[in-house]
Amino acid sequence: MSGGAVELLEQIAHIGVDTERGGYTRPVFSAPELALRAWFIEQADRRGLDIDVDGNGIIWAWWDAPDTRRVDAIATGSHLDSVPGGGNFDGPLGIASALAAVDVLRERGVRPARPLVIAAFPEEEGSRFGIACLGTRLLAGLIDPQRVRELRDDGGVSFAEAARDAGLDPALIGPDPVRLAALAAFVELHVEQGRGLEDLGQPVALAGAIIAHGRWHVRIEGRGDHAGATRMADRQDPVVVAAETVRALRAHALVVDDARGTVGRIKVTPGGTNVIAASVDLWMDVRHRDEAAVRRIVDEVTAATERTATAEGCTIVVAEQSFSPTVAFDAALRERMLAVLPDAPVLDTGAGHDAGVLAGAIPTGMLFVRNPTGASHTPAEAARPEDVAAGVTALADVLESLLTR
Ligand code: HGY
Ligand code: MN
Ligand code: MN
Ligand code: MN
Repeated sequence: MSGGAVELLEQIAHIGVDTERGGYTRPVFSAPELALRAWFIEQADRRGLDIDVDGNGIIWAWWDAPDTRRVDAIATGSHLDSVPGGGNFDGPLGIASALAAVDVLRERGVRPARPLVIAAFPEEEGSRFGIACLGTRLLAGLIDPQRVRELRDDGGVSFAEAARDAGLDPALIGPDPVRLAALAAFVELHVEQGRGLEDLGQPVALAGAIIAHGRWHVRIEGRGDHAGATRMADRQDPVVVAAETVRALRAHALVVDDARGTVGRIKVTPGGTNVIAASVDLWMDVRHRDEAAVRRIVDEVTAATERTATAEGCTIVVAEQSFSPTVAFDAALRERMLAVLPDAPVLDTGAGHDAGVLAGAIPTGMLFVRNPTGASHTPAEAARPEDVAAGVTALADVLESLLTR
């Protein structure tokens, strides 16, 4: 079976192309992402892997070892959903590399002593329903299932409705201790979202830690009115308050060493050029290796926003959507991986991952593949074919070590 990861990625390169933004837009349970899910199932089926789609929409593709029940399994995989206008590697590279690694292990004649399972986790980006790593948070029992069922996308469609349309039973959404207990370890391969490997001149790295990161929804209520008939002194303009949030977030993130603060999404309602807005919704993404620093920045930005809101006669509500503490990956597993990949550097990352969520429940590690642009969540995201191949070999080496001893 050829199906090297580069060829596998080429098979999906036409799915979810965003002609307006560039790159790919593949929200969870949308037509493009459903097409990717079908592609993954078809590729797994071709390899004789047994498919199991759970109540949370996680697709599990099992390579069962002879005579073993589904316990003590080694898991790998990633996600298929994307951000708006993202690259083709963020997520799918981990899935394609896992499929290609199974081919390599079989070509080597490896006979696993324990099961291997490839997992595709839904809504890792949180681009449609607002909460990152939703599938793994559900699996690990880290989020209230009823809250998830009621999450709505911009079109008002609930997660439960979207899941039902994807062929799932929303009643089954929730923690899955049995499947989680079946996993002895999880190793996720992911394109590097940064230039660490490019600067080091290396193709593959191991992950050290993921810095703490969270998302906050800021709702600002003003008073809509006519842009021409309303004197400046009579306005309650929520966009003015939003501008202060953006300014304050940048200012506070700049003064805390290596903090990251982003407002990438603002929704002005009603959104007319000649209309003073009635309300604004914006979302803050704040990251730093010290969880307390993240929360301090959010508190300070909230206070600055509150001051401007009061002066402008507006009101605000700041609500935490999701938060992930700093994650240090499992040291013993990393030592096992380093024994197999002694030349691989160990890099920390500012990007969140399903592996970061699962690290709280089972031994978890990550492999990064060089990204020559270092860019991600943009069409500029890249990975050279030879580095993709090096990533597959590294993943196969790690899996062989974990599956046979
Ligand atoms: O947002 C992140 O850090 C990840 O790419 N989902
Ligand atoms: Mn990702
Ligand atoms: Mn991403
Ligand atoms: Mn991920």
